[in-house]
Amino acid sequence: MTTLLNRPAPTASAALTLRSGAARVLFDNWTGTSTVPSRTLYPHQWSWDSAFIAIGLRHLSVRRAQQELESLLAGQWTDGRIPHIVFNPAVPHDAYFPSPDFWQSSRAGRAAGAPAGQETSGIVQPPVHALAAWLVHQADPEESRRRGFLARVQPRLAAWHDYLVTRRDLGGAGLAAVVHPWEPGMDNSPCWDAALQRVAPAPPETFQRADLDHGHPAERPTDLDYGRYVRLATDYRDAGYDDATAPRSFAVEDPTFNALLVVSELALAALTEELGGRSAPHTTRAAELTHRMVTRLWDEDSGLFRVRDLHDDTLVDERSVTGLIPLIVPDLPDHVVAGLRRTLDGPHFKAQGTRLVPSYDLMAPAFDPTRYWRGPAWFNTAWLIHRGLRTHGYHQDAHRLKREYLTQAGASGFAEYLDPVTGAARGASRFSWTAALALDLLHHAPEEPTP
Ligand code: 9WN
Repeated sequence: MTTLLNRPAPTASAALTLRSGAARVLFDNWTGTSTVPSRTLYPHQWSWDSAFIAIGLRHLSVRRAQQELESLLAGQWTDGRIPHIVFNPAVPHDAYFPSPDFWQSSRAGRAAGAPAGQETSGIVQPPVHALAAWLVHQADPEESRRRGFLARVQPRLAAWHDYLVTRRDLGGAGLAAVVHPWEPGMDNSPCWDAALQRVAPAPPETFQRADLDHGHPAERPTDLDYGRYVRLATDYRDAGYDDATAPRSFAVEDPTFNALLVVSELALAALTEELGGRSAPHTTRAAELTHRMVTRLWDEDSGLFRVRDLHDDTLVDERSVTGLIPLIVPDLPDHVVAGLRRTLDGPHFKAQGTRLVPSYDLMAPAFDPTRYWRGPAWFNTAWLIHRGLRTHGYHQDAHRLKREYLTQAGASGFAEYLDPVTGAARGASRFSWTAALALDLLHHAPEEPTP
């Protein structure tokens, strides 16, 4: 009998079908300069989506993967931030909310260094970009050198990380903080509920959601959540996106965001060295960030990392996949690695009894298998945990998760996310990062070294 514990490896022909299906999704979602996450729900370029997409695209076309990252970096602000959306001017404003006329980046963000000729959002997303750039380079180092890829992206990636560790160190303890629930990429996670209680929602008549034209209301954040997202973004915009003076009604340190910064610092070290530069500042920073993450966010009793709410400087009492993904950080203390592995298989996430890894605690009252980041299993988080398992030598667990990923990606039509209990596809279908990371897993040699 096939159980989740023991999925067979895809046969060669199944792997081929999966590969061509995934490639088709990426070709169809390509706009000419970048890839949309979904043709229906997300018709612009998103920041961490593009990083994941480039990681998969490198197996189809290294040049296209480079272009994916470089088109995103073209929207970078001079203060170093990489905006979470780079808008496509050809797409009508009502296709996605909040649209460029809400963010007003070229006007409201001028002092913070927003580009003049390109509309973007003003918030950020997790820093997966240096990792993606390094993996794209490794896919074909000769082509990368010939085109001067690393030399062009290195200063931009360094400025991005500098922005995060300076202007975004809102807690003053050396970790990067996020100022909007869209920034950690897990929009309506219960981890933000308590902090959001303090935010007065924008009145519903002041904005018009576009996501419900394509997504089912039971699978999307509520109107009340949206009102709060709009309020936070409006206040940030009205402060000129200035991190020093903007109101801090929402400011938290997120484990996944900081873990990705560590891994990307290590990738930046590797790519800087490849260019003949000094890697030491980046490896030192990665070590410091790792130490601070463990000191400030690790919770030994529950065996996972927690979000720190900077409002009252306390750890948020919720278990979320954001607390497991730091397994990708290479130099964690042994007891942390062992704790994370136990928690993955324990009753709160049951990695071996559910589809992929649920985004939120199966045992908590707020668990909802259908609603966005309040329970459903996402493919990018599974890919990150797979990488973490490999990083720490748990190859069998990594293999199992990889097979589960490939099975579910194909069966769901490359869904955005899944009900972790039934495996039913949820959200958009033909979702770009689901396809891209499937391509990556299909190509992985298990022993491939991690940066
Ligand atoms: C807001 C694009 C993005 C992902 C996020 C996911 C969702 C946007 C939304 O879609 O967020 O940025 O409209 O809900 O939560 O992780 O990057 O795929």
